[in-house]
Amino acid sequence: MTRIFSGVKPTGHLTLGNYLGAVRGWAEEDQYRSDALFCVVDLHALTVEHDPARVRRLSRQAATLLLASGLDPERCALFVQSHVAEHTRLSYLLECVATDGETRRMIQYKEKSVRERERGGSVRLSLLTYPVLMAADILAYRADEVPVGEDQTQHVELTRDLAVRFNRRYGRTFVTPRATRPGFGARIMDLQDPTTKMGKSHEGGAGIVHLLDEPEQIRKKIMRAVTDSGQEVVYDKAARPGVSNLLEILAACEKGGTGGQGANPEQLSGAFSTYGSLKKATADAVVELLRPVRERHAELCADIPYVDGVLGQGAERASAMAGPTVDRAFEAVGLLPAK
Ligand code: AQP
Repeated sequence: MTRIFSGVKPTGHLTLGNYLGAVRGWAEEDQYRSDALFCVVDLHALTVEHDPARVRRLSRQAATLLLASGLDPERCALFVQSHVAEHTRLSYLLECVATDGETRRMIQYKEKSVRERERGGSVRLSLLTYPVLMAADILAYRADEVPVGEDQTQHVELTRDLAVRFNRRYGRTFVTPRATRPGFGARIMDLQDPTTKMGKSHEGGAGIVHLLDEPEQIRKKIMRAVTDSGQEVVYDKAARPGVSNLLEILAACEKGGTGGQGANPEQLSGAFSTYGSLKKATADAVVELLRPVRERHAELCADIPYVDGVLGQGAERASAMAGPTVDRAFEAVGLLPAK
């Protein structure tokens, strides 16, 4: 059976981008067709300036939102990265296989290190090594597929390179995984600046739809989205990024999951004669898409022991799955097994 691994980072409140690009596909498809593991990758949140109490709060919130989005603990393992020691154990071995040039080339590293310096901070070494920890997250489970949004494709490519190199040097230990992406919604853009990704850690907020936004907030953000100077509703990402982003969001909402049969953004563009009507239809679609998630989240918040129990069981399952592979990797590189 195909094995799938993916995760979310508790660096902010989950966004519509996270949902359409990744989480929805995990809940509606991936957990039904595979042996699936989903993780709140909290260690990745420590790679930039952070507030410890906030990371803890956001970690539980992310796990609760994943359950509210439809992840079923009977079908998949849901856990927190720092609860499973195999991730950091393997990460060090992979650091001994990766080169600093490889991680310096990562686009997220380049973008985030610039952001950290602009804020007057220094760049943490973990920001540079974070893609190697992500490779360990995936390789420890011998995952075949990694369903992610477009921004993570480069990291999965690095993971593949490290798996191939490790196997060649030390003997076959890891599966070479591949990234999978949704048809639409793999890169949702900020509503106020449609040339940048809708990112959960970006400041401001007017261009970001959060999963827990109230319907009125969602409508306001979408109705105020920056559009382009033309009048016609056309799908052209380069020339009309604002309108194209709205069409992409609407198409992703109507698609009914990654394998659904809804209209594509280009086809949808023909149905609208004004930007206003497109914005209204998009706002309605997003409000309806997120309504059940918000409602289920509120119910789960009343039962935090249940959420923590799911995470505890998920970590036990994950650890049992990763342990033998990580032990094999330790032995393969020449470390003396502990008795
Ligand atoms: N805007 C987006 N459109 C589509 N997919 C997206 N993803 C993130 N942003 C978008 C996908 O969501 C999954 C979880 O993301 P993550 O928690 O690993 O964080 P990230 O990829 O670094 O992006 P964020 O949410 O914007 O966080 P920050 O601001 O901290 O960098 C991934 O599969 C991701 O591709």
